[in-house]
Amino acid sequence: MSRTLVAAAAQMGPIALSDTRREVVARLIALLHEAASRGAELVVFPELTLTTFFPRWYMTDPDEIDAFYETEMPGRETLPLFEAAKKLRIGFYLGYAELVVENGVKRRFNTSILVDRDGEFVGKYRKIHLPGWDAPQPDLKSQHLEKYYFEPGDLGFNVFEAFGTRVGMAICNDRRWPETYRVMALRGSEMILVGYNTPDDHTGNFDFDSLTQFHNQLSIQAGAYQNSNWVIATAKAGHEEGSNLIGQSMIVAPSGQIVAMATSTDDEVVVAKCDLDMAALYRKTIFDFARHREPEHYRLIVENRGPLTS
Ligand code: CDT
Repeated sequence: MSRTLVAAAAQMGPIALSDTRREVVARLIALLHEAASRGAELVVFPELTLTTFFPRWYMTDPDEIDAFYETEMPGRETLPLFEAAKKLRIGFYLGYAELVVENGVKRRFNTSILVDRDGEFVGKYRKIHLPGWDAPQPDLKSQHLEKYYFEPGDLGFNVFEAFGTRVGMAICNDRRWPETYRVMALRGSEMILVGYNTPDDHTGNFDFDSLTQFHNQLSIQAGAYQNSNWVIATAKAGHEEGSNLIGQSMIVAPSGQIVAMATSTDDEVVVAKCDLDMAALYRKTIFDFARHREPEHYRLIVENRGPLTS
């Protein structure tokens, strides 16, 4: 008998700076209900789900900055989401800005958590690949200051037993790096969850803008296929505070095929019934890691950050 999991990508349209947590959580709960009505057991929300994508602005006032972060999860405003999910018996992935105080020092991470269908906390991931800059770039039209607002994640790419499978998490820019998927696949993941905020108007900062959507698909489909994993990838999309965020939330099979994709750049749920046994398909054949990988030739990858020659 095949193992299946009905998974949903719960895409969000734009979140304005003035939107409150309470308003955002109400939208998330509406998406949960829609996903539940379509049979979903697991819902993936975007990166930094609870606020507008604030790393587009340079701020210096600590109080203004802290207001974008969660110091507890669930907190007072997010608790209704946890309660609704438990009632609906839906698990979820939620991205948010995390502020922890350790030895009197504030530490900030771009974080996601995984909660199971009983409302139990399964795992946490802190974004490892932080794009953009650690200081404003006067020459650039658009700022992307994730290196200013977050430190690189310190939890690694773990894989969690949940939902009858092994699940890994990544956040946005991580999806472009083959190492992200490979580490989790080596740990036996069958499904990788990703939330993202990807602007397509960052000329000079990021990408060839007309190819942003192509690169989104390319990265996710390649990661899924080369590691024989399901990937559930969810966008925050649309025109948000002067920035244009792509949508394309998608569910990609281990074959690399897109089995469901959002058609809007607004709040939208896409659902697919995922055959978990499909994750073994290519690992028994073309990507049988134990038989075909030659790690002694890959040392450079972990021993060097950048190219050996310029
Ligand atoms: N959030 C995030 O990681 N976004 C990046 C765009 C970076 S623009 C400098 C992405 O890789 O989609």
